[in-house]
Amino acid sequence: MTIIRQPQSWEISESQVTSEAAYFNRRRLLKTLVGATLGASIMPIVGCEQSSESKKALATSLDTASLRPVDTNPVFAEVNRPITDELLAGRYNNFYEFGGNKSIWSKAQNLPTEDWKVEVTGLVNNPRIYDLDDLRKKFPLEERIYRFRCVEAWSMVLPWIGFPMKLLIAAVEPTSKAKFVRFTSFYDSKITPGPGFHVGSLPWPYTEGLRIEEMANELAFFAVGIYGHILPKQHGAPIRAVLPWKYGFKGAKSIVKVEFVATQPATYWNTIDSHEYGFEANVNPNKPHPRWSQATEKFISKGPDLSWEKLPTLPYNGYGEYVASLY
Ligand SMILES: Nc1nc2c(c(=O)[nH]1)N[C@H]1C(S)=C(S)[C@@H](COP(=O)(O)O)O[C@H]1N2
Ligand SMILES: [Mo]
Repeated sequence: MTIIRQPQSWEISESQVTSEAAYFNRRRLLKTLVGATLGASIMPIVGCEQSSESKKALATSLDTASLRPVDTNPVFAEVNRPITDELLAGRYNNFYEFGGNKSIWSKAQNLPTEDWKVEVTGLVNNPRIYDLDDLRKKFPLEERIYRFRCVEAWSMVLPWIGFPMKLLIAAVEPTSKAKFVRFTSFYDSKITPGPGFHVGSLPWPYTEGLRIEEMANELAFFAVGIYGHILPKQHGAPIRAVLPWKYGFKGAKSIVKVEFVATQPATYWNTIDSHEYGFEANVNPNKPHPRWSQATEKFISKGPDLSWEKLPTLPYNGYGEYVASLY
């Protein structure tokens, strides 16, 4: 049985949608209008009262093995906002490989993470292939509480566990020709159905990239955990990028390849729409997205229901002291 609910105030309606998927939605809407009725009334419903079954499944998906004891880096031990409720962060995600709405947490459980390998290759002296054990044991893990700002103007505060990207740079030694890095996410069309529209024409696999100087910055982080335990699949298990001064889409999930290259790599959202999603993508309240302001954000922190608080967005998401000199 399908229950069509009235959208709550915290649900973004089609008319005010500030979604990375709006590109698709516009076209989907056009198609739908031709075919008649669907459209505006069918929106992803997230945060509605979950059935107890679904609550249980969500809790199970987040109940991954512990990564404790890991020390919190005292420099990144807090921000002046509360940490987002774990059950909210774990059911409000962007992971287009598994769907074009925020409720992909259950579909993402299909991600096969057991025999994961990350190939580190390209313009480096020591190319390496890391397995899961390497990722969790070779590098010293630490916890960092970071602000997280999606280009769609919602935000969270998340307690990541992982290691700074500069440690990987030191391990593989990029050559002087390496000017950029490209991250490639897991993709297998049999497992990752995509958002259900335009799938064939989308630039899979999801890729992202940075300048080497950005990757070497103190803030740039590989997360292998969150909330004290191994990264749940919906957050991009087993390893994803976290770049707190940039919009969330820069943080590629479920990375299988890290490649050092000479020229700026093509990236997923930039390929889809370069006007809306730049390569640099630093959080900037003074530079509106072509379709919405970036001056404020919807800060999502407390459960059990998904509600938010409107807060000002800070330049570089509050991390200017670390990164402003790069630009
Ligand atoms: N592979 C992959 N990585 C991705 C995405 C994606 O769709 N696929 N979405 C990005 C976007 S737009 C955001 S906001 C964050 C969301 O991370 P979270 O769901 O863990 O909060 O992941 C980023 N990384
Ligand atoms: Mo995002």
